[in-house]
Amino acid sequence: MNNREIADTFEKIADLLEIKGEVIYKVLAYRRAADSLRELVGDVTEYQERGGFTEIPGVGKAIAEKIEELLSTGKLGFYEKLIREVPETLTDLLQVPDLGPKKVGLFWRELGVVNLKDLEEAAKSGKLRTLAGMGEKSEAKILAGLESLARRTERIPLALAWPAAQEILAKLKPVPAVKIIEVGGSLRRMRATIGDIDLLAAAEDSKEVMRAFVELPDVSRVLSRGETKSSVEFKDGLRAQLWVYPPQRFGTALQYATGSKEHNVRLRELAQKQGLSLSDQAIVKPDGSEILCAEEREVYEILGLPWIPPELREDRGEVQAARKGNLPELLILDDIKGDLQTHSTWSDGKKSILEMAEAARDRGWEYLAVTDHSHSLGVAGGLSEEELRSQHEEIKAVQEKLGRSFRVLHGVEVEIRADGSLDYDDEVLAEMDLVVASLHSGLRQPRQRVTERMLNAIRNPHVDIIAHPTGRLIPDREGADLDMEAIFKAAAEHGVALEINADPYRLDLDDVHARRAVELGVMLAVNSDAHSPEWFDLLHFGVATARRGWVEPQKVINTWTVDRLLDFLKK
Ligand code: DGT
Ligand code: CA
Ligand code: ZN
Repeated sequence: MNNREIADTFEKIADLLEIKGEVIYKVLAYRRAADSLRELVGDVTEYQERGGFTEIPGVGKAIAEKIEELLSTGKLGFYEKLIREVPETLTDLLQVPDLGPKKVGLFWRELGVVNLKDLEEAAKSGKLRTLAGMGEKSEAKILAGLESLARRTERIPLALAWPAAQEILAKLKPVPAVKIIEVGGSLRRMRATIGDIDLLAAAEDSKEVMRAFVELPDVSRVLSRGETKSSVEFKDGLRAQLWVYPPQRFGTALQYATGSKEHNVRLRELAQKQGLSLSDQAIVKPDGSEILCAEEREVYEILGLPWIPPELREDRGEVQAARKGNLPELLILDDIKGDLQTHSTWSDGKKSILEMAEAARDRGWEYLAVTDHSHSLGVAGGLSEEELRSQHEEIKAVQEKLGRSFRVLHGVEVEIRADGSLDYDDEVLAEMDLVVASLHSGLRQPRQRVTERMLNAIRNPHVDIIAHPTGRLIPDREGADLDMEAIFKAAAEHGVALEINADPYRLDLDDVHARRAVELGVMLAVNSDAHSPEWFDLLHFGVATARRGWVEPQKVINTWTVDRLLDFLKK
């Protein structure tokens, strides 16, 4: 068992105890231990040699014994006894938005609800509303929550779909008959989650391509197989379909299959106004003759439009903007001049400051901000004020080593505490080149409270960037219930940039928020949150999210030169 698995067991115990109605301090003890283990630097077994598990923050004698038992037997007697008393499936109910352990416990005791299906039945038959503290409204809310949960679990994070598609492309590109192969659908539009992977190939003869596709490794089922379209399911449940078109029709086909449906509807309307009909095969003139488009650009051209980047194709005004010649000049990866949220071995990063800075420089960047965690994230190796000061010495040394052409900024990712205060005194923050503030706990606080907390951080004169503002994790954790309008207004007013965190499990701000933020005058930063240099490679996911939000490079502070950036940070 590794850190994560032990942490998950303790988290589950905490949930079950809370559902059971156990005293809160016991519940919290398990939660604390779980958090601690999850963020632990190094393997839990290392503590066995060094002074024992009670050295781990938040782990007392009783929990230390349970870690011992889990490591030596892979099982835990206490847990097995608990799940004979409180059905394990009850924790699934906690996934339903706005449903907490107290209510879950109530439904279980009063109605015998033990799983999601029971819950749905109870809600649909109007039984929930009869319970103490429940009503029609709260019952409807649970039904809505169940629907949103179902929607969420069906879709696959971009984080998994994107590399899977790259692998498929790499296998199919060498097939001799394949002239071109590209992804289409929501993946080409770089949505945060993907229903299925759509692939488009240009080939004179489709047979060989289709064979290679259905025989891809890890295909568990062939869902359909045809001359122009086949579809498969992989062992992990991911589905992909491949369309094959003759090269001279590839442009219309790619355009059609990229979608979105809504964008395509707009385009077809536009075509009809010109007496044309648009399909995946061709553009057909009133006399029935076909115009073939080998390239996608031609489809837009014939309709009198500039080519529209796939990330914009959501029918959010892009066709109208294209007609008026008002499409945004979207951010590209090459615009980025440095990363403003990164971690080193000083907290929970995997590489030294020097290694991180050299890797950043080798990518052609001009600067890098080192922003390790602050001390209340003790579990992620957060720094004390003294440690922060000694880190400054190391930054200076690294700067000297690298010379003047690359700049290492001394930043910090400071925790916004549950009461809205920050983890360091203002004097300490004032000494930093860059202050990134973020929430890691208390995300489920009520709207007003969590919003006030965030506003407090934004109003602090030393805070420069709010990292991963909502705290969402794709696909399982919804972000905090923040009043985003209020946050955007405050960020604009106080000159605080909001982050688009490029980690594909975060993508936070999302596209819609990013667009609204810029509309309200907020500056953005697209950061990787790298804990090692390979994470810099994730930056393109953040750039894609910005593009989906219509973001232009001048709105992103880490496209600026170091002088302009420092100027912004000073204010
Ligand atoms: P997904 O897979 O749920 O993340 O979303 P998409 O956008 O990839 O949609 P999907 O896989 O159902 O279909 C792929 C593309 O095919 C879609 O983006 C546009 C096109 N398409 C599918 N059905 C229709 C349709 O009924 N009308 C039009 N115009 N296009 C369609
Ligand atoms: Ca799709
Ligand atoms: Zn971290």
